[in-house]
Amino acid sequence: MEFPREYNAATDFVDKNVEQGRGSKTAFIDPGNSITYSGLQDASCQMANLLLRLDLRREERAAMIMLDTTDFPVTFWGAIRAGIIPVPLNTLLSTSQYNYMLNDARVRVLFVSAALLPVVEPALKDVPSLRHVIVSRGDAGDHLDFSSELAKEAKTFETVASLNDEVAFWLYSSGSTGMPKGVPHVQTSLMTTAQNYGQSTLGIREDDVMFSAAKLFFAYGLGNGMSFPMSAGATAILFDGRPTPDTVFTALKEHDPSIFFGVPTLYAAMLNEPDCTPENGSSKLRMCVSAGEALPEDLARAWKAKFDLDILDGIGSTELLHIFMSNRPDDVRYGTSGKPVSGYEARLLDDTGLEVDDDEIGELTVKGQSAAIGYWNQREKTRTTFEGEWLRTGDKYFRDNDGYYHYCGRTDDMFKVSGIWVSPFEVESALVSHEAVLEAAVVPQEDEEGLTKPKAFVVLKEGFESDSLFDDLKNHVKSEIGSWKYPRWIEFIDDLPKTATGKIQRFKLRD
Ligand code: 3UK
Repeated sequence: MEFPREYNAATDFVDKNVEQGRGSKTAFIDPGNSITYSGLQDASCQMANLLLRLDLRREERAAMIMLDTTDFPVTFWGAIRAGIIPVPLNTLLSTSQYNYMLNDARVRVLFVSAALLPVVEPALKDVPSLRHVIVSRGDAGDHLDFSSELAKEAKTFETVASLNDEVAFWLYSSGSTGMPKGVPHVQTSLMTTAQNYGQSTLGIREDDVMFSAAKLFFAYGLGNGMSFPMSAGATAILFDGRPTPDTVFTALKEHDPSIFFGVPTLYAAMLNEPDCTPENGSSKLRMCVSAGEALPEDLARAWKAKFDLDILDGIGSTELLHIFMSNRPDDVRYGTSGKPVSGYEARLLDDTGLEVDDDEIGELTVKGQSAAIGYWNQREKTRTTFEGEWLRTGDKYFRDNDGYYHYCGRTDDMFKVSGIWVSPFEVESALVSHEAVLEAAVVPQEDEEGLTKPKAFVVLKEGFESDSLFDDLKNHVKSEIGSWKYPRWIEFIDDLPKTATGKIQRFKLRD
């Protein structure tokens, strides 16, 4: 994909829609508001003017701890228009994590949803770089109020002539261990992912209405719920609450989206609802997408049986911004991550850096134009992850003879039993395919002889008792995937520990 040297993403995503005659079309709908493409153009210009009035300079960082409402795209595009770097942060974190990230990014202005102030306010104490706090949707207290500040500004702005390789925005990688890392992305990354995946793989159209249960602060949600719909002049549904089966079914019924984006845990929880019927969903749904974690084959089949729709599983990362390997509408292989998305190349490497053969497990490395420039102020991690044009994902995969990629787990979650690699994911999938199991996590544990064996943590579906299930589940795993892989211990628990983006934190379950 070619981009002119001078390129500002706000021109390409916002202004182009107005230019092409979609000014009066609704771009975003949230539970209390909606905004057209013209409205977004005006408001993002007002935001750019506001940032300059607050004395922000080019390349300074504006953090966003914002729920999914129309204020999010207004802030994000307004900042980019002005050459200021928006840094969306996960809205589910703790005071100390916010304090860490605000300092790490040396944030100058913070946009925060009023509902999040109780957690965020105490994080603002020791942030020497911070000058202004702007509160969206609610009582601003001693801070500035989002809409009244915006209303003071003019609706025209001369968009900054940024360069195509210039940093446009950052994300923070959730990282299942350690503190989150800043991931700076350049101006062209958003359009690159929108074309590679949104248009070429999914075939998003102007008449689509898209709803992402994954929030905008997460790279997955940022694409699904903002840049992809905008790249096609479509409409996105935003929801500022918690995505439970209940709230998601309500949104599906109310807005009739044509494309739905979720994560495996949510699909599982939705299927487990008695009210999970096509009548309670969207009448226009034509496509469902899953990412964030591997989608168990059984879950995809159960969904297909109920809704007569495939769930397209694809793997993406914060570092590559969005999905780089995926199933396609006309080419679905359940239980796999599909094949590389157009615009990306994939290699599976052994420990010495050589490519492995088909059916052998290696670490997935990926090459593509949407890669971030590295990690902010983390040189060592940058050098071991971003290897020239190739990016190490930290994921283990094998490719079958037909070219489909099968997920086997994170590099550091894999372990050996009797000298043979066991993928925790494979054992978990086998467990989940049992009728009583809602979710499962598998970790290595040493037995009395000091040998490593799988241990499982299992969350049961409602109405099932753990009493007689141990033998049943053991035998089920043995018959599904091989006799040495069955869990020697099973602990039944109510919930699995997860990151705010829904990934199982297996390290917390290890001894
Ligand atoms: C794991 C998957 C198996 C994998 C993301 C879509 O998840 C996203 O980004 P993160 O930086 O995490 C990246 C890691 O998550 N993963 C994601 N999807 C899958 N594993 N099958 C999948 N389908 O370990 C990967 O390295 O939080 C997902 C779009 C954008 C994203 N940033």
